Amino acid sequence: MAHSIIALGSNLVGRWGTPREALREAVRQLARRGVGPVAISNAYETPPFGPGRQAPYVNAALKVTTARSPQALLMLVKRLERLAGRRGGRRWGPRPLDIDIIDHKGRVARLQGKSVGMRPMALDLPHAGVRGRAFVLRPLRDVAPRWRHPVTREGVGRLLARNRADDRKIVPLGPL
Ligand code: A4P
Ligand code: MG
Repeated sequence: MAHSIIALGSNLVGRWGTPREALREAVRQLARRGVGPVAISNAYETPPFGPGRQAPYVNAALKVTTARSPQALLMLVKRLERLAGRRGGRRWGPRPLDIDIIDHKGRVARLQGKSVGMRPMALDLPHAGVRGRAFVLRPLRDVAPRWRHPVTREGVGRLLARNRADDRKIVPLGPL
């Protein structure tokens, strides 16, 4: 089965504990629901990207297998974000858990998904931000060093090199 890539991030203590604990719990919750990790990246402390003053994030990435459709996967990750204590909040704002579907089996699509309460939600594959986000690319390289962007075909190493200034500010924390 082709793999999917999931990015995890957190910079607030929530119901699942510290950012690192929340990421670990997210991995367990996903596995329990049939989204099994084939590889789990190291954890990284990354400078916040976004508005205002925010605490540093802990980021990680997973390579997973899943039989779920992208829409079903989005609904699941949105549900887990809420279980972890996330409540709305602004775009790029602080949160106890963020789960993004970075790549779903190499698919390129703009889909209409649904969130908690069946609220309609855009679902872009691959995730629109990946090419410019060192905090996604660095853990992604751990789990899928040969990964290529499904549209541009750029490799993860080359994309990281292009975001070198941000990559240098990332602090490895060891295994998640
Ligand atoms: N959406 C579209 N495509 C996808 C997809 N492939 N996976 C839509 C997940 N969601 C997708 O998401 C906003 C909308 O994106 C959703 O309604 C969904 O329909 P969100 O999680 O509510 O908002 P967001 O996370 O603030 O936006 P986005 O675009 O996912 O950005 P990021 O990159 O996740 O920004 N700094 C550091 N250092 N580390 C971080 O992890 N994360 C963010 C969040 C900001 N700064 C950060 C980090
Ligand atoms: Mg997100």
